[in-house]
Amino acid sequence: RDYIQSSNLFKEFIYIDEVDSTNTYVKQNQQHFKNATVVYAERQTQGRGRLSRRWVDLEKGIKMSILLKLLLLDLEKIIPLTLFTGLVINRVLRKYGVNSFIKWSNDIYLNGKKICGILSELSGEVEGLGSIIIGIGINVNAKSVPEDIKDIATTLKAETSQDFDRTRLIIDILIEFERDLSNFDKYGFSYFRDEYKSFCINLGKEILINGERMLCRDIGENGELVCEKDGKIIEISSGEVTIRF
Ligand code: BT5
Repeated sequence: RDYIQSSNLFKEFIYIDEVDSTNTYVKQNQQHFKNATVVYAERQTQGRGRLSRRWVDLEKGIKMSILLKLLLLDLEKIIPLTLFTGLVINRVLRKYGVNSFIKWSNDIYLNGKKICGILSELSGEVEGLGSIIIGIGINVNAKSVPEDIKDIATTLKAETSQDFDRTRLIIDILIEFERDLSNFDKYGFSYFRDEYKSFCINLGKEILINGERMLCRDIGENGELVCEKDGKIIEISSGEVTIRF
């Protein structure tokens, strides 16, 4: 409550015990919500990843969505904004002493497994009247993950043997997000590019993109992945691909 009072951006915080998906909920009800409303759910029954993939619901985690009505942002910034959000979460986790990394474009990894995913969605047709919904899922205090994702996913608790204060974690993420949003708005992703690159685990590594093996060379000015294949440089913007190591 103190935080909400002190924030100039995040003034509305909605807590729901159980919902299908916080992103879907925000999308369906956004006309009633102010800019920068945060919706948090203790449980999601239909948590979504990108491309209709499923986001497995873990107990004692963070599942929330931030609604940004496009007062400051234009539509082209949605991809860089998602990268910015991942960077902010990685920054906060590192402040807590967690040795996390970013997997392009917007996954957070710890000890080689995913602990956080972000799903940004555009809503509204007309440029300038739309909104961006940034959905954040973080595996926090569950002791373990279900069998079907245990090779690729983990939780903060499983990796560090510590319990994290989820309220504190959310607040720290929102503070950090708010603090740098104006820089993001003024300068775009390039302002954060060096920090992003220093924690990005893809650089210098080979990846498969749509079945093609490529070498990740760089992160571009707008957050695109710059790859090399047969001496040719290929730029990939995040919406379009699925990466497999
Ligand atoms: C994401 O998609 O990583 C975006 C996840 C966003 C979840 C949040 S929770 C709040 C908000 N409301 C929603 O409904 N969604 C957002 P993607 O990059 O497509 O990754 C999905 C893949 O991650 C799945 O196919 C699994 O392989 C893996 N996965 C599923 N659940 C996971 C979990 N809890 N932890 C780690 N990996 C998981």
